[in-house]
Amino acid sequence: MAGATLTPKRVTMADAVRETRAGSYNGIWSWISTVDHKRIGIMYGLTSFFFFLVGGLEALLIRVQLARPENSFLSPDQYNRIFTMHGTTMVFLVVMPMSAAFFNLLVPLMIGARDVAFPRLNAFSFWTFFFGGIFMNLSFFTGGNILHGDIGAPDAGWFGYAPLTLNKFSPGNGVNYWLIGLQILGIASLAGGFNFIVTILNMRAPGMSLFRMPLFVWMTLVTSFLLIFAMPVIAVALFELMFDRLFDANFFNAAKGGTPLLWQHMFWLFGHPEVYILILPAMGIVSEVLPTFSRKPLFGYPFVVFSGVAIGFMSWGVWAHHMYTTGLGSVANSAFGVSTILITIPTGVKIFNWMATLWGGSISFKTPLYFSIGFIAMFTIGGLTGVTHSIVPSDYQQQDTYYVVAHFHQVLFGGAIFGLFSGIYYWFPKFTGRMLSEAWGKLHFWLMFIGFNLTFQPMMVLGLLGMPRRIVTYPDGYGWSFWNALATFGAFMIAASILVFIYNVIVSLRKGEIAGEDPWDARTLEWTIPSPPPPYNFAVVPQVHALDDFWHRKYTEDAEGRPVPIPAGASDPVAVADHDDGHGDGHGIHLPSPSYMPLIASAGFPLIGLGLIYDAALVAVGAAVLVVGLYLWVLEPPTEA
Ligand code: HEM
Ligand SMILES: [Cu+2]
Repeated sequence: MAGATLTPKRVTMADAVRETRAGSYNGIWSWISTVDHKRIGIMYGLTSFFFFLVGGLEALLIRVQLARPENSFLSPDQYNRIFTMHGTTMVFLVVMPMSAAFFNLLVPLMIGARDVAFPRLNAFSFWTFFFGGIFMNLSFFTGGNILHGDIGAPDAGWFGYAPLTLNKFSPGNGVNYWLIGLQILGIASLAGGFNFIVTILNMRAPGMSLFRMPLFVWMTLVTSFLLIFAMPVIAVALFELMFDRLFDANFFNAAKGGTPLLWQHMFWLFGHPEVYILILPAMGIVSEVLPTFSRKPLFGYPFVVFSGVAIGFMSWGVWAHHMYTTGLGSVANSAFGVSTILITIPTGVKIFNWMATLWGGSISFKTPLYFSIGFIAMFTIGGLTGVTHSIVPSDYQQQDTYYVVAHFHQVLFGGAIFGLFSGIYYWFPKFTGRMLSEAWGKLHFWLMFIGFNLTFQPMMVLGLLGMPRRIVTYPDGYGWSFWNALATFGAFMIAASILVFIYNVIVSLRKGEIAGEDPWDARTLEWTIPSPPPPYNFAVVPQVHALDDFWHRKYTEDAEGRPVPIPAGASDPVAVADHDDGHGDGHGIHLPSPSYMPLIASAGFPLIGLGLIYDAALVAVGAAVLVVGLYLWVLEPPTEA
């Protein structure tokens, strides 16, 4: 080879497509056209983390404004737009898609499948979410010169109560971007929900009956059912609001016979199941992490499963607890008070079963466990303050105060975000092949845990001292200044913890300890395959004989129930030989082919959205892009011949 010059080969589009189809190309095109659940999971994770940074920045702007009385860092108009986008972003562009990241990364591996049931639909749901998030944030740039602080984002709060959202009170296009953006995101969630229901019910490995499924898979199933029933409710309400704003209808215009309260009923009929869509995935993660780091099976597995299912059903009967002060009357209020208190029972069952799992276990204090214990502690406080809300007379005092703001951050941040971080630290090794640093991980945890409590516990006090939410500033002398300053200090501590996390990820990706297949000595199937997993996941389809099948192939129990290792080779192999379809692509396994059609089809939605706001012709263009994308998708062969 002497004299040969190693000029890099120029990669043409054709090369990229060919190599992508062969599954060997790692460039940008292979990510854009991927239908691999693992890659889609990573893209959901990265995009939602980006929006977490955006939502976090918005939170810091809010906290700077409220750091001291009579502040004018933000104008009232800017403030309304920023808290609206903060809430909307954190709920729809962070917690929901970050949960979808875990669904995508884990469910096929945990049930012993090679991918989800509909890989291209999976890519479609990701790109629709992606375009929905971009579309929503585009609104920031439509309010004039953003460098002068003119922002056009929606300003009616994350639950967009009518008549505030009608043109009369919210002129401009901010609310139009909000309602159309939510519609687009709703389509992404629906596509994902159906995909995971079919995957979980139809693609489990031989022997994996429903009650041998990992808890996380159960919580994914319940969440997916909640998604396919809840998203249509908000979709109808958003259509009604769209008709009121764009076509002069009067669904919510009381002056013309409309019913403003109808919006609240529809929003919360969606909204309360929505909060369980936000928390159940994190509950599933915690139910996987605790057994691994206490080396004990999850205590009361069937009860944890059924309590999740019960929560799924009961979440539909409590929505009006958000509306006690709208004049529904004492009978209705009491009924919703009782139905709300009842939900604490299945939630309590979970918390006690998590504690019982830790009890008497041989605990290894690793970062995933820290975040799971943080979850349990903070979520419990959130749950208990929820009980105080369910009691009608006390809610009359608390409604629309900072006590409510503290409550939902306790459950959404203290619960969902802490749970999601526990999952990131637990499964990062599986999908990168590297361990995250424990030292930086624990520093992240303590900074976030202390910062979190310094931010939101003062808000509990502020609420009981009567500070209303959604006020841009407040006078001195009300006893609110110290607590607000403390809360702002806490918020910056949270921000510092996120910087520590980002540093940990960057360093560990490059120099982290090599993970190997099963770094935590865990219990479920994803730990039986290499880290990161190969495109086809399992060389041979696993045969499952029990719950925590992998654990029982590694350990038996002594008389005291302590795990005793089974000598290597003494237990049946995890998998049975799969048939080889002789496709000669090195592993002889059918894999769905990459495709650009899901992306093209979903790109039609933002175009339709812009058309609805600016020019009907663009609606036609968007519809054409959508239909062409769907048509070519249907004509595409599912797997390459
Ligand atoms: C990073 C730390 C965070 C801080 C410092 C923070 C701070 C705040 C504050 C001060 C408000 C009240 C604004 C007002 O009523 O005037 C607020 C509202 C809100 N936050 Fe956060 N937040 C944070 C993270 C989160 C997370 C992780 C979530 C959800 C997962 C979230 C969801 C919400 C929602 C839904 C609202 C209501 C917005 C509205 O009234 O329309 N926040 N946040
Ligand atoms: Cu609720």
